[in-house]
Amino acid sequence: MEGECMFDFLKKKLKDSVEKLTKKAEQEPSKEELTVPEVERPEVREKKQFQRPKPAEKRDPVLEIPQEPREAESRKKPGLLGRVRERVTARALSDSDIEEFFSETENGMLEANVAMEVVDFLKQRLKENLAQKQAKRLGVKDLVKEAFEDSLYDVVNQGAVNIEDIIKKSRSEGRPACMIFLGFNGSGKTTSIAKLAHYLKSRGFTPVIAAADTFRAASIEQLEVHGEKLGVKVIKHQYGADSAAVVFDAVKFAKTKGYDIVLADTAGRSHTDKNLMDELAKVVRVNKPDLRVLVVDSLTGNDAVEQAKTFDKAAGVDAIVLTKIDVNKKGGAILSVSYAIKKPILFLGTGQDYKSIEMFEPRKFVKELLE
Ligand SMILES: Nc1nc2c(ncn2[C@@H]2O[C@H](COP(=O)(O)OP(=O)(O)OP(=O)(O)O)[C@@H](O)[C@H]2O)c(=O)[nH]1
Ligand SMILES: [Mg+2]
Repeated sequence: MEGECMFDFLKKKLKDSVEKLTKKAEQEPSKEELTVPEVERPEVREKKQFQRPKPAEKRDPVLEIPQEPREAESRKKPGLLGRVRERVTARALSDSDIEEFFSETENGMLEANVAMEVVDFLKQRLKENLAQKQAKRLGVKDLVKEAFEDSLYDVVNQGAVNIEDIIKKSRSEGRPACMIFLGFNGSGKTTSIAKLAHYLKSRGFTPVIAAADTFRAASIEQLEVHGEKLGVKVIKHQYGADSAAVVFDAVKFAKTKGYDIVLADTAGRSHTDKNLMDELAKVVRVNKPDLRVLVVDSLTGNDAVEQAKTFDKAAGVDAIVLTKIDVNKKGGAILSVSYAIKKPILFLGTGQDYKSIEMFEPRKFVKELLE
């Protein structure tokens, strides 16, 4: 991801967190935490000539691992573990360390618009990941960073959607694929459709756009301008027409003419408006799209989670597009929305032009967050 200000705030909060936790792990171990060099048993001394230990100075600092499993394991492999334990330089991070760490840092995460449920999940995963990794005897810094990265990955990795696979499948069934875009007013639905049409065209697919927002003034003209610039067909009815019928016609047209995919726009609506949500549910019911894409403005803040849950309940959501990432420093919405409804992020909108679309890759994303 390029651009100076993307998630700067969230990035800074996470960086601070990694540093704080690393410092905690680097604190001098207490007397009890220091391990007692093991007394070797005779059979181990005999083995020793075949197991030359590495020179001490070449070893990474290792973290002590929880006492009980360690004790149990050390009974199995006394000599080897004993030597490692003598070189413990950092202390184990216990669950209570993580709790304490979160009580110091969770405000920063909440400030970055990370939802409380995500903070709780991160806490849990961090405990588990640290416990696992402490056994791998990494250096303290790598250990904390890796555990953090894996925990964030678990937050954003909510499955995957591949549009090209969806098109291939629908082609094999002799019909066009259908994607319906839904979301709050002004979230970026129309712009995202135009970007995706451009993206698909550049990959050799043939999209058709359905102007199923028959409600907002100038919405049809807005799509026609995009269609003209992109060289993409726009199927439209009159203002006030039934949105479900517009999508239905567009799919029929695409099927007859052999187009690959229909991208259907819908009117922006508030998730709190029951009638409009029912109407959306009807568009979905009638057309049975391959993908219902919720478009969320990443600047929305905490309400983004509420929006996602309500749209998911009313019409169903298969994937998420987060827009305006280019002007969003806080960044927490990106962690919160897909976690809240357990649906994958399809792409990010990173600007106003057609090329500002970034397909979402969870692993790449978390690596960049912790850079
Ligand atoms: N900076 C930036 N602006 C965006 C992005 N996506 C959309 N916008 C802008 O957001 C505004 C609203 O975009 P639209 O695509 O019209 O939003 P919409 O959801 O279709 O709006 P309604 O149909 O009115 O509900 C426009 O000014 C877009 O240029 C993005 O990724 N980055
Ligand atoms: Mg629109």
